[in-house]
Amino acid sequence: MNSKQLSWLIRRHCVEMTHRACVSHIGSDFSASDILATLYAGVLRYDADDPQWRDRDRFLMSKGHASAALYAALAESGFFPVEELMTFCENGSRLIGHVSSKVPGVEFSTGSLGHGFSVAVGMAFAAKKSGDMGHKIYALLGDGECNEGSVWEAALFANHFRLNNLVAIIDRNQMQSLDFGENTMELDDPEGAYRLIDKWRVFGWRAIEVDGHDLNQLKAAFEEASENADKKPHKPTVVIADTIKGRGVSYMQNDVLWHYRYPHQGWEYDVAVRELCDAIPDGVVDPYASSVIMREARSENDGETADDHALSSSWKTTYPEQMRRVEARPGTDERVHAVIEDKQ
Ligand SMILES: Cc1ncc(C[n+]2csc(CCOP(=O)(O)OP(=O)(O)O)c2C)c(N)n1
Ligand SMILES: [Mg+2]
Repeated sequence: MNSKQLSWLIRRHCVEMTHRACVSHIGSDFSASDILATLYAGVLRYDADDPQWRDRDRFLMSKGHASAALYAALAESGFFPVEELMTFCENGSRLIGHVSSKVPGVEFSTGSLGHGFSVAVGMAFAAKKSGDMGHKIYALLGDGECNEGSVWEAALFANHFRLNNLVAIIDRNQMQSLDFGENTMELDDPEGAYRLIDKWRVFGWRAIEVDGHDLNQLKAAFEEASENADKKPHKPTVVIADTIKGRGVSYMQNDVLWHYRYPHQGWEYDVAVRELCDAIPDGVVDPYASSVIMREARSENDGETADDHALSSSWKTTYPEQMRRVEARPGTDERVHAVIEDKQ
């Protein structure tokens, strides 16, 4: 399976999993889907029949709330049956709401932000110290997660010990759980003097920035990270992946509502499925029967929008004013990013 097919399947499973279980984080899942698909369809070395294979690359999902996306990637990569995804968050299921190490292919339980990355750094240190350089350690962090102090201690440590077997990926969707990241804890300079990528560089890392939804750019970034490993002086590499929270379903994109809301029965679910199915890649069959779609897609003036779909702007009235359109970089979609609150 190629990464385009896998990324579609991850998103499709996430709609079904969060919808059926009535649980959150679909925006975070969609943000990371293309990153996970690139990793599992051609970058990571693993043996799904032998998840503990000694020479496997280690992947740590430090933003452990996006568990549905990781579980979907693992199931589609053969670690456990795809049908098991339908038990997501049911009583007794091993597929619990934050990433669980009981699931084949998962190295470490995550969900408490800042922990997974520290463990990844420890693993890289242990491997390097014992001369076990036949595998790499990858960790995927959220940008809001970079508010955690432990992230920066681990980043210092990784540079100090020249951990060239370590690759961090930042899912830079500019959003946290309840607001834009820049309104929660600033990472970029409002005047543009420095950005998050510069912070990583002055912490000693090699840094690459890509469109986190462009599968070719992501693949190339991971290849560059591998080449970096041989360069002197030895350094860890960070890939800053510019992403859009909720990417893949139009009404979820860039709306912080979809950090916690799941696609409800009715037009939310129907439109999500319809939009994904309109973009199904060649060679992929929708694993869910179309009969599960109970209702037609939303019409323009569906009153249900007001009844049941509280857009973020209704509970945080300043929200729309905090958004502005930024210039799209060549070859990318136009994107909406945060404007920093006036802190004068
Ligand atoms: C230590 C810790 N504090 C708070 C939370 C609650 N929490 C869950 S997700 C989240 C926002 C994460 O934002 P980000 O890292 O940017 O992830 P993404 O935007 O990809 O969802 C927060 C604060 C947590 N899981 N762990
Ligand atoms: Mg984020």
